[in-house]
Amino acid sequence: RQLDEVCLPLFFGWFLLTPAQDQLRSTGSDFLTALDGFKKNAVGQEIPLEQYFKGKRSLHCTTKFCDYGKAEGAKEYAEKPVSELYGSVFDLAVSALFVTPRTFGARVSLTDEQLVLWPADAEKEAESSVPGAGSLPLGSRAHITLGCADGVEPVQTGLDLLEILVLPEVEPVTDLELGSLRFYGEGRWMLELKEPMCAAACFSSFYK
Ligand code: ACK
Repeated sequence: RQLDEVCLPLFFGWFLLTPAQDQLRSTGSDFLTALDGFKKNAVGQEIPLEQYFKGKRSLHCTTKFCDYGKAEGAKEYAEKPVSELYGSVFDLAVSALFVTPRTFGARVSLTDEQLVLWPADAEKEAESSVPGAGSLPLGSRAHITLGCADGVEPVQTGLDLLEILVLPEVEPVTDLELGSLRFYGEGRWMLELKEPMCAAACFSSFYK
């Protein structure tokens, strides 16, 4: 293999700085507690949501999953503007939190400046798993995985977000302190934050 292939990371993304990680984890935990309080067995499980979702990794918003160069388009992605913006810090806007029976995540609303780092095919690539996803606006899949149910891979978080976004908009079921809560059936909930959270994050990459 060529050196540049060997050097491609597992994935590129925005890695939240420690204060932003702490703040998002804390807001996420408040949300799970509030949801448990509003609806018992919200995702169809007896145990508290905080125990149901496992997540200890550092928080990030994946832009491109490269699989060390094996993923389609990985090499092309690593060119400009990615190489130029590598190491820069951005303010990400966390606009919503969501849970499903599989995953717990935060929705990230990307600015035009941030969208230049977003792969053009990220939503289309999900079309086979989530019909309709390919027609959603660029950046719809942008998320931060906060936790997964036992045996669920984190790639599922972005797919669960898309699955909610392709559904018709519904009215909120209640207003919680953090924002309005919507229910999309089959254990899927989304809380739109009253105040989007600003999370400082460094654009970088991850190698295992
Ligand atoms: O939570 P995530 O965005 O979902 O962060 C992890 C990261 O890459 C390392 O596993 C994401 N990921 C895994 N496989 C894929 C894939 N096929 N497409 C997009 N993202 C992926 C995972």
